[in-house]
Amino acid sequence: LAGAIAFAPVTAFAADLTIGFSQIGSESGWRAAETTVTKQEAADRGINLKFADAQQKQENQIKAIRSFVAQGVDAILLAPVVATGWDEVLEEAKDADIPVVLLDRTVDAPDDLYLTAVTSDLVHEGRVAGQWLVDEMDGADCRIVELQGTTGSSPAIDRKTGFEEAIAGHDNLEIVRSQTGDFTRSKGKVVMESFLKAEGGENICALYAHNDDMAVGAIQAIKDAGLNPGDDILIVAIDAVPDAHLAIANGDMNATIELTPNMAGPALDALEAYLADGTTPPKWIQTESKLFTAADDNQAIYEQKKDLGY
Ligand code: GYE
Repeated sequence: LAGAIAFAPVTAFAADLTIGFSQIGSESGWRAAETTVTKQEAADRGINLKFADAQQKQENQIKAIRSFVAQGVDAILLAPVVATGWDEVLEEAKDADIPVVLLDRTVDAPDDLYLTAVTSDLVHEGRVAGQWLVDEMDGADCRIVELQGTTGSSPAIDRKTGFEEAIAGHDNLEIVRSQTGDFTRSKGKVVMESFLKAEGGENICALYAHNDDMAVGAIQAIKDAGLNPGDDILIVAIDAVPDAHLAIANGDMNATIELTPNMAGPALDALEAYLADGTTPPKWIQTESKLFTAADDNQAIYEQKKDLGY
């Protein structure tokens, strides 16, 4: 019998796994794609995925994690809406010997409270966005407005840090307004309207949005103000969702940095290995970041991405 157990193939082992997924919500097209891909990756592995949508509220994520612990799931996936306030509930999962893997965002907690974090280098994304604008302006003055992601989330903190690092030392570039649009199209539009009203559209040279959905909302506000997005106001954002490629193809946007929605593939691979034989993954599994501009065939990329669940 022991011999049989020792040679049980991992795929058969995975068929018995039950994993809880505490997802933030569906605030952006990218988030919707991550949910679609995660469900598919679990199904492909024969994993029983218990999905909980928190409507962007941390207390709902904490409740979901407690429920998963009470159910005795084998592991937990967590996309943490904000970076703080997780220590207690992650301790409870640890005490129950339930490994937690973070998806697309990190937490300010001791790293023995989670198995690994599968994320992009969020600071690097901000640097790439800032460097694109430095190169684009080539020394010319540019007054920048910034749409920040969800307040207190690691992408909002890190993408701001990276962008500011890239433009530091270039006195021709200045961020004149910066406010959260909570990663959503609707708030991106409303906050951009307030920027245009406060500054006057003719005094805004560029928009840096922490995700494409806020940029798409802002594009509508810029058009409503009778200005040409991508021309009167340059726009750089992050995610590379289909609608960002479409906007770039149409000349309404200038650049985006790709964030893969498939964090679950590497996460579930690491969990299967850990649960099967204790293989410990690195604390950070980094996903790639690629810059897309008008030089790329954005129409073709849009066609490739549009049916991936965004
Ligand atoms: O950029 C945005 C989503 O956590 C990095 O969350 C992720 C961000 C992503 O709302 O579209």
